[in-house]
Amino acid sequence: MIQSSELILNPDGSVYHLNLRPENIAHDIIFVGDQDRVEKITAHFDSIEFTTQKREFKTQTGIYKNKRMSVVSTGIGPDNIDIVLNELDALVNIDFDTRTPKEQLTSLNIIRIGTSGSLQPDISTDSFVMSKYGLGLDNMLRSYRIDEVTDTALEEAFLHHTHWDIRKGKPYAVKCSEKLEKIIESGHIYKGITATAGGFYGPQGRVLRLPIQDMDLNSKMDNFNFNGNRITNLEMETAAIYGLSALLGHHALSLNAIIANRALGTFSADPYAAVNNLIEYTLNKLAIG
Ligand code: R1P
Repeated sequence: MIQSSELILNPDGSVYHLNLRPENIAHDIIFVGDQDRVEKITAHFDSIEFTTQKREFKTQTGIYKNKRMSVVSTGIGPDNIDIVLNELDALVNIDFDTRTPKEQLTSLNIIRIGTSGSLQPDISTDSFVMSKYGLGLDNMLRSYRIDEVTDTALEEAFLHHTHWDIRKGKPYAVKCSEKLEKIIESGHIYKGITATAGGFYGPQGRVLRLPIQDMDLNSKMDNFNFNGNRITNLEMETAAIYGLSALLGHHALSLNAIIANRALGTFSADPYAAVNNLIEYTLNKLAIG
């Protein structure tokens, strides 16, 4: 039995941070970082049956073209993904009455619609990137026993290529769900490795007033190549989503609208339009998938 200090439920039976009860969520779930992006997605829905919010975690559940879906905002960073994935998994895979794992696993389909910076000059602002792999530079996942879901060859190649300082922790690599990749892919969406950082400034190589440990890391990431996969973009959630989803038995795919090109130093003229285009693209693919 899982103690009440370990799986915390609110007085109404909802899970602690997300404020959700098992019946409140669909099994197809879209993640966004920004809580204000939730309604940008559900504005396309035919109906909305449920809305809640606690802190940065806003959820809406409804119907889009006969498909029940939930949209959940995760806030920023891998630490939040730890909360969101564990609590969503608890909603479907733990019996809240007996506080024990259910015998039958329920697998969720999780798709992130995020924003990100491109590391490649040719992946311009306003384009879409699908993450074939998540490469975690953040350490969150290493609290778990991860060996069975990680790609050690990719990790070792990255360590070697970048002369990674192991005092920062060892990067981890996890592949996307091939099932979801087939549903969402098309000819005009870039695919590659998405690096996930544990912060926005120093951890992503941005220098304001503080010197950073490796000034050359972004340029070394630019020309890394693993079996034809290059590092397309840098953001703050994908690898954590892939890692926890794989460990817990869920399917996950991360899509990002490129709003900045870090290689060229440019920013999208209309990032909201870029995100809206990705939302419409993804919803249409999911509806027929
Ligand atoms: C940083 O500004 C945030 O934007 C990106 C990063 O991953 C980070 O969460 O994604 P979202 O727009 O989905 O939040």
